[in-house]
Amino acid sequence: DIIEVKRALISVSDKTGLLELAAALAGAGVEIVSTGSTAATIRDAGHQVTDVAEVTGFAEALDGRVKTLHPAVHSGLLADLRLADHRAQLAELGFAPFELVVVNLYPFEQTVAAGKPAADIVENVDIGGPAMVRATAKNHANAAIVVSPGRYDEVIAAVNAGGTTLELRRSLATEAFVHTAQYDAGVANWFLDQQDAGWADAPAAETATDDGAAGDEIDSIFATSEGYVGYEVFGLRESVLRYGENSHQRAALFSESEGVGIAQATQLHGKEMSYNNYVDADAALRAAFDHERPAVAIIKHANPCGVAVAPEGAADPIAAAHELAHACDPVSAFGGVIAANRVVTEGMAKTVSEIFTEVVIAPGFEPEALAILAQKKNVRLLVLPEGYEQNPVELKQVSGGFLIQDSDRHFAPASEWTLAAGEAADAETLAELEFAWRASRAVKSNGILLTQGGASVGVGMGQVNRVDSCRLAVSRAGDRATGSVAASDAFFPFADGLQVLLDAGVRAVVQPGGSVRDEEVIAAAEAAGVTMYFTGERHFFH
Ligand code: 93A
Repeated sequence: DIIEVKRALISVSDKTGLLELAAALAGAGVEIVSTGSTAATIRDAGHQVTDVAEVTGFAEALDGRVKTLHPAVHSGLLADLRLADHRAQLAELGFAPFELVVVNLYPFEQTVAAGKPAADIVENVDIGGPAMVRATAKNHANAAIVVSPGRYDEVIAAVNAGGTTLELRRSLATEAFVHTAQYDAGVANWFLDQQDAGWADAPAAETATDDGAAGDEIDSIFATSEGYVGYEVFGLRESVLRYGENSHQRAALFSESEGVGIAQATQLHGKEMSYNNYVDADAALRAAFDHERPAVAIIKHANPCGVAVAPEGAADPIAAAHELAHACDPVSAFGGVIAANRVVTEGMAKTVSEIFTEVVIAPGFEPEALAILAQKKNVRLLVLPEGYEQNPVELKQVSGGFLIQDSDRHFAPASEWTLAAGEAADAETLAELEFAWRASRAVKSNGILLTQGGASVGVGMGQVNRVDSCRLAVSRAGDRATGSVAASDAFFPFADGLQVLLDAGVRAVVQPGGSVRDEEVIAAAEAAGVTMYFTGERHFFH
């Protein structure tokens, strides 16, 4: 499974560590093939390098838009040398394989953040780079793909030790696919923003249409207040938002003068808060403040893609909580809204600044943290008012009226739970179950949450049956499902959902209990030798 590196393809926009890498590869007798400015940088440092144009027989064309998009390159990346037929075809075509590919992409996000014109931004959509990254990642049986300078040392060590292992190539390929997914999500988000703004930053109010669906009262509010901030109605202060959930919906925020929530938060930096930003930031706050320990919640579309508390004794607790929350689902966390229940430290700011994030809201920011995050043009930074508190009641509109209920602010502590199956949990497991139970409240019903070490590892949210939520949580958790604990926001109506969790290796479960088929559910847990507690309370959240 070791692949010796004889020929490497290097094409990087970020030249960090490039010369050390080139020197090491040259020293190990590896032939380096490279593109324009990457080749020039390597050559200037005195190393041998083959221009990619020499390999393809074509000069870079169309202002560099076509550099590596050529069969001579892609056959060398994609040939599966385990197959005699691929080896024969490659030889017939006169192409040679690459065993190592080092690529990082055009700086799309940075170009957006720098406020460059749209044409520059579009030019920075990398096409050839992701094609090479994905090709090599697909062909990880034969070649190693490196997308971050942080992995250079490891790769150099492998080259010097005789070649890359399958384990290393798999890990690099995984990182590569996450990287291209995040890159494309960034591109998609920018296009969506342009689409929303009518491709010319047109104010939404001008494009809003009155389809007659809005009631007279709302019409009159918008008629009198459009463009105003601070309009008073029913004793509430209103500010008009650019648009609602979608760009054709008008929207406003009403804030209570005595309120201590998201509506009163102070924005320190970034673009104007949108309707969806408010909704997600409020969900993130609710999730983060459900925990007493330092905690971070990352929200997308009102659901958590990560919730974590700081491990005991962490040097920088809130930064540690953020890293754990992010690790739950790094792909989904892209473009997310982050809430912390403690002041954001420099350490947390450093990691957050590497991830495209819409909003960060917290009780405060250390000055160093603010300095780091404020370099990102688009991230909205908000400080909570003193004494932040969730509303005591919740309103929901229904046709012809509205519903009102107490906010769900009660959590049965573990001391009030009943042991339904298996052996009583030890203190550590019980603490983990308590965390899972609290964290599960932030998950839209049917909600299933798997946690390990005070961090969510798999979230199954918003499904219309509990089995699918279980499947989703388990598939998101992957290997981390084994040995995790599970919380279910409501009882298991049948044993089938629980069985999905048990089959995945969950070691303990907490759920409300109270199903007419509890006996069946308990029997499944007993058969698997898994501890299960009933809380006697449920946490539906819609
Ligand atoms: O313009 S591209 O989309 N077309 C290509 O064929 C291509 N090949 C490599 N972008 C392409 N690249 C990118 O160029 C790489 O992803 C890398 O970011 C950059 C390196 O170019 P240079 O070595 O000229 O700086």
